Amino acid sequence: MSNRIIPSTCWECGTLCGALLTLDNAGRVAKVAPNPDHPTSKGAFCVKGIRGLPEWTDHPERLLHPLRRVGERGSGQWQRISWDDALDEIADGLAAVRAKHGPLALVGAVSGAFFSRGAIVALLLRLLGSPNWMINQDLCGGCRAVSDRLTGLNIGRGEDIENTRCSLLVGRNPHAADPIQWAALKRAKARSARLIVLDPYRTPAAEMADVWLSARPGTDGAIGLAMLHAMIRDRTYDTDFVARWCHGFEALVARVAECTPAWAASIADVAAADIERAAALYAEAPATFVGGHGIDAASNGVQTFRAFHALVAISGNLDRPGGNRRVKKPPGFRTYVELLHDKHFRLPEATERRTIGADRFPLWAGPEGWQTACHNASVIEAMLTDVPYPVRAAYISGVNIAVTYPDARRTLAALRSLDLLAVAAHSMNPTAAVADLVLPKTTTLEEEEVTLDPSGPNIAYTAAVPARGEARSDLEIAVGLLDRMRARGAITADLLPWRRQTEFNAHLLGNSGISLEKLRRDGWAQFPYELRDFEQRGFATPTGKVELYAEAAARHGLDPLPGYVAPRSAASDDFPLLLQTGFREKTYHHSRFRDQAWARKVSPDPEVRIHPTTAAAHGVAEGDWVVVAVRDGPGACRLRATITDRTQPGLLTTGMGWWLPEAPAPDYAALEINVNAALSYRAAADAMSGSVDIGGLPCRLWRLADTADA
Ligand SMILES: Nc1nc2c(c(=O)[nH]1)N[C@H]1C(S)=C(S)[C@@H](COP(=O)(O)OP(=O)(O)OC[C@H]3O[C@@H](n4cnc5c(=O)[nH]c(N)nc54)[C@H](O)[C@@H]3O)O[C@H]1N2
Ligand SMILES: Nc1nc2c(c(=O)[nH]1)N[C@H]1C(S)=C(S)[C@@H](COP(=O)(O)OP(=O)(O)OC[C@H]3O[C@@H](n4cnc5c(=O)[nH]c(N)nc54)[C@H](O)[C@@H]3O)O[C@H]1N2
Ligand code: SF4
Ligand SMILES: [Mo]
Repeated sequence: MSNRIIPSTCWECGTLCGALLTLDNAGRVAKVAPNPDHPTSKGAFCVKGIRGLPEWTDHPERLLHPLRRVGERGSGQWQRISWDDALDEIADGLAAVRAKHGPLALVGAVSGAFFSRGAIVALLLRLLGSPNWMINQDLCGGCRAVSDRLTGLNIGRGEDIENTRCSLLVGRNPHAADPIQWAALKRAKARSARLIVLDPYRTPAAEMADVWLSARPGTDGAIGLAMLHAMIRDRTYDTDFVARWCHGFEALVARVAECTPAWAASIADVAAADIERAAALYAEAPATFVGGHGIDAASNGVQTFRAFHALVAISGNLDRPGGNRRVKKPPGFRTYVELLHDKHFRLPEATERRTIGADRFPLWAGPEGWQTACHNASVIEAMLTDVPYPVRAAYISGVNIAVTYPDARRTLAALRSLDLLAVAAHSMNPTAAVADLVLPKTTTLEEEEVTLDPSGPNIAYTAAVPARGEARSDLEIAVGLLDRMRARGAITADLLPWRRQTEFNAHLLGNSGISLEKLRRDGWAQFPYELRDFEQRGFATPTGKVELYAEAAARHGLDPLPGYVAPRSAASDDFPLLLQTGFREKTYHHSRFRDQAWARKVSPDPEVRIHPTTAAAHGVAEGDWVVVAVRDGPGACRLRATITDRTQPGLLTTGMGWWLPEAPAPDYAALEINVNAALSYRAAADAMSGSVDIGGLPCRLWRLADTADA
């Protein structure tokens, strides 16, 4: 019998590339390859999908059975147990905490509602009576999401690079992060479309840009406001769109009156003429704004995004070919975020208002928040201090928060303090290592998923092969827990109507007219859509217009207009350098794949990129191990120097997600070479998204060999 090839979508990251899976006779995935016929990815793909995902699935160290801790927490002593025993023990633990401290003492953690597991974990917690679920979006795309919702744009992804005359990339490095976008930008460049790049680092995109602005980190908001100023001054904005669809234009005009390119140039340390040129190029519509993580996850991130979102609006580039397309979906289809806001699946509002962090960040946490999640940093504090109330049990799935949240030591201390910690994972990692029970999770090759691809417009489908060992999906785990909690009289509401993934997927597909059979056959489903659908429906804001002046922000006493918020901290004599974290590498996805030989061969060490003048001033040579400490940070981190003039003098650029599966448990070196060991999660936060800075951090550096003198 010959191998069989089936169409699927790589689900390993949010790019959602069309894939072809080759199945061997045993039904295992023998090969993952790009699908050149896929309508949105057109054959774009990356090594994480080709090698990372199948090797992860078939890894010899893959967790295949539930484990119970037998020694001290973190001692690395485990005993294999049955699923029934594991779920019974977790249910006992959750019920005991619930009885003693109330349902709000239970939390879930997951990456966010981009995968079905996000929605499932949120609903599981709601079922137990708790609105508390953690998502890592305050560290990821949270600032843009809050700005997008406040402004009412609903542009998510959907940059129409294929049809644009000008792309404006701000804090985005698609060369490493997104092969579909990178291929589209190269095609656009080949047909002479313009490219503007705002990035302190000379990325491959910066190298092909018409205008590259290498600004001081964290000052992009000033440049965005200056571009607004220039367009208003030159009357190059779309007067019709503004008159018909924008709320608060006059207030915006007043706000940016003083925000001249010269003003921004002095703040951002770039040439005013380059800002003028960027504004003029962007004004040659259609133009598309591509915002990235480099300006998100920052204590001024929402205000930075609001400046660029206002630019998209007043230039009329919303939902026009070559501009920024609003998220499209087929009528009747349900997205995960809609599910979270669906009144059938909600807790009483009074309970949701008690979501941890909803008092401080109402636009982020709780019922008004984007994903109704809680504020992570506040949850970690609640675990350690019982403020605002005790949090004593956690169910964590598909996130490695001991590595990926700032202040790894504190996160670990908080997890260790719990009465019950259950972690679902594919392989042992620093988060699972301190759990009481570890559950083997399916990988994305083993989960049949259906989702709206916001950059599509497309319904993406991921095919599944049978799970290895006893691995289960989040829905299966949730159903098992739910049954047991119900038997213990420990549930608040029956919010999870599905027992199987096919039922859940059928719910998402709703009456969209797109069938699971069609998706299984083709691997995707495109659907017809109209641009400018707002002409019928208006915008989802209090005024029904694009809110340049955001009424919801005003209601909470927050700045209703886009405005400049300076970076929280500047370099000083003690901490003379700035640290940028999270620079993406093609080999790794955050903390994933450190257990794969090919990836470690390509990227063996946690790199820190240092400008030659900075390296010379610190006596650092290529390949030296160095130590980096951040002002007001909880500790230091060891990294390996790469000397390059791609980064700015005085700016250290590093990645994230480092730990070593071969190092001793339970930390696996995550407190030594993981940059989050050096970052604080208790620093000043964005007033709207609760995000703290993971870049632009004042820091100092010394050679590891000189540690004794430092
Ligand atoms: N290979 C790989 N791909 C990934 C991921 C991965 O881990 N590995 N992760 C995925 C995820 S979850 C995300 S969120 C995305 C993130 O991917 P992107 O959105 O591209 O974001 P980053 O790679 O964090 O940073 C992009 C650029 O921002 C720049 N930058 C840093 N600080 C500033 C600043 O203050 N201003 C400006 N203008 N630029 C700044 C950096 O120099 C960098 O070039 O990537 C996704 N794709
Ligand atoms: N300092 C600093 N911290 C950061 C960032 C930064 O730039 N700097 N970036 C932040 C960002 S943007 C993000 S998104 C978070 C990421 O944070 P995490 O989501 O915690 O990171 P991952 O390592 O991607 O996922 C952790 C585990 O979840 C499972 N998993 C999650 N998603 C998938 C999936 O799609 N497929 C498979 N097979 N397994 C999965 C795997 O078991 C993996 O080991 O980190 C954030 N933390
Ligand atoms: S970029 Fe790579 S990991 Fe992400 S979906 Fe595409 S192939 Fe998969
Ligand atoms: Mo992310």
